[in-house]
Amino acid sequence: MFPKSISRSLQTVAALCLLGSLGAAQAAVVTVRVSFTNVAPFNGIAFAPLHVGFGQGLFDAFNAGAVATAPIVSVAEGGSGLDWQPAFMAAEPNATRGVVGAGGPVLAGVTRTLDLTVDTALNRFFTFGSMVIPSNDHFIGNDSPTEYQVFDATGNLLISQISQAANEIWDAGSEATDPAAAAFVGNNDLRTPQNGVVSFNFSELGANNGLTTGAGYVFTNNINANTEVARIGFQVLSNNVPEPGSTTLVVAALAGLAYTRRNTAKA
Ligand SMILES: [Ca+2]
Ligand SMILES: [Ca+2]
Repeated sequence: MFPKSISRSLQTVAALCLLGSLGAAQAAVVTVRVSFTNVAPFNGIAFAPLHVGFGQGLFDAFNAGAVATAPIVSVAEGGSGLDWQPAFMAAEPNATRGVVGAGGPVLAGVTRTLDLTVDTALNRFFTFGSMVIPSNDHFIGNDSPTEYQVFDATGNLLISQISQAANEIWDAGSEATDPAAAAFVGNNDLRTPQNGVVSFNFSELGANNGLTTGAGYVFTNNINANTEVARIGFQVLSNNVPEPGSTTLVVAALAGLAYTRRNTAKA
């Protein structure tokens, strides 16, 4: 039998091992920096602030080939996302949501960031939406809410970047193309219904060529199907889950303490 003091130390080690394994199974809360970069050619398209959320993959904002509903229309027409955010909250009350670049258009060459705290045991999937401007109702966003699993259950990053090309730009099908009514170059009050469905479309953006944007530059839609237009990046700033390595170190230190006590007891 071990002397009482050593036995107590071993019990402590065992308890800490148990705590360590329990910690790994518990919620992994991560602070993640979401970045949004407009990589489109200069004097071309810009983006409205990016609406984002980490959830369980239950909030499906739109479906290709179907009529756009209010949540995605609020992103695609005017970019406010005023219906998108509450719809996400209603579908997933425990999701983490936010807006990257709130306050103004994200012009070519500009990066905006937002730091979010995400429980990755619960919310591993990323959903986003942003209006492409100038346009009437064009946007970028993910059709499937489970398309981007950014984290595993212990907070490891599975995707560090989402890239969007011009041929991934959607037309919401809700507002007819008319430069006179397009956001960023025209008057929103003049918009007319399209009565269409959500479909890929970037070529219609060329209808705005030669018009002066709200940012003061003359718009040129100099993109082709494969032109990369946006990047969404993920960087983990902190992860509260104990690393297996650090648990091992604590156990080793306590085992060392037990060894020292044993030898002290012998002396
Ligand atoms: Ca969908
Ligand atoms: Ca349209």
